[in-house]
Amino acid sequence: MTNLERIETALRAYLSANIPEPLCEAMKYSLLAGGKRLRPMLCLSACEMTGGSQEAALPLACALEMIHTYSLIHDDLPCMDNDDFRRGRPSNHKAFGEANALLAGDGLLTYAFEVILSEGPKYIDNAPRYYEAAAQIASGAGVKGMVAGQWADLSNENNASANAEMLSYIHARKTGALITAAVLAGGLVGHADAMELAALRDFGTHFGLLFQITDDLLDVEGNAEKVGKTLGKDAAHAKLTYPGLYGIAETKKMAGREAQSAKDALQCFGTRAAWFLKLADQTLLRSF
Ligand code: GRG
Repeated sequence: MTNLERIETALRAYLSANIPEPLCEAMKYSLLAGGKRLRPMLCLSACEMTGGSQEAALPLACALEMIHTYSLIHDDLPCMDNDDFRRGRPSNHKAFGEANALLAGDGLLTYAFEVILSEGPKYIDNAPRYYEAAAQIASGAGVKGMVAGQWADLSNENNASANAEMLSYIHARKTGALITAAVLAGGLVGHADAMELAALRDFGTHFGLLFQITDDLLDVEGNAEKVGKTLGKDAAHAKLTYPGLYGIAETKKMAGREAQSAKDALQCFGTRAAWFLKLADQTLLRSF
């Protein structure tokens, strides 16, 4: 089985648990709608690269995707980005109504930590590192990470004096923090030593920025059908973005530099980093 197949199978299995049907349907609608599975793939691949067992990383990987999906459902709500289209289909609140979408998001967020904690005792031989990985995920998702980034993003819409420093703050947290947590969690349940964990963190920081910069570029230049969401929204919401602040040509140069820095960060892994190096190159060229 490939890592992607492992993730898809495990996500389906977790959602076949005893969850009340109408709520479960709303959770499945978004979770099983075929995202790129970037964060769980980063987690499993970091675990693999550092010689860990895929088994221990899989619940963490699935939890990351649940958290990411919750954030997309909530981000699309009318009180946030008010988007009707996600992962190539009507967004969750368009299909199930706002209250159900809110609860489906809450359900995915809470279930992520239920999965982590209930699977944890199986990895008791490595308990401190498993729980450190869980803490990294909580921190990346929460008020020091993604939630803080989303808050700052929404607070700075239409803020004409917002600057590059604020843009870095937003992107590092809204997108970068969960991506960094994903690679760190993989390395922690793998056998990464302190130097390798630092390298993974460095990769996460640069790759997260690269991913967000290319997301900003897709919002300006992408094909909505391929990307699977409404485009042109950043400008419509007067959001602080890289193309908005630096222009498209300079933004593309910045993306190239971030891709190179992300790859450089993993030098200590040699050829074991091949999957990550390819991912950085593909992300630079991505069209979805
Ligand atoms: C609601 C707390 C809270 C946070 C929302 C994720 C997010 C924060 C907002 C979504 C808007 C956005 C453009 C975020 C930055 C880039 C990003 C995370 C894009 C979506 O992730 P992908 O491309 O999506 O990995 P798929 O569908 O492939 O999983």
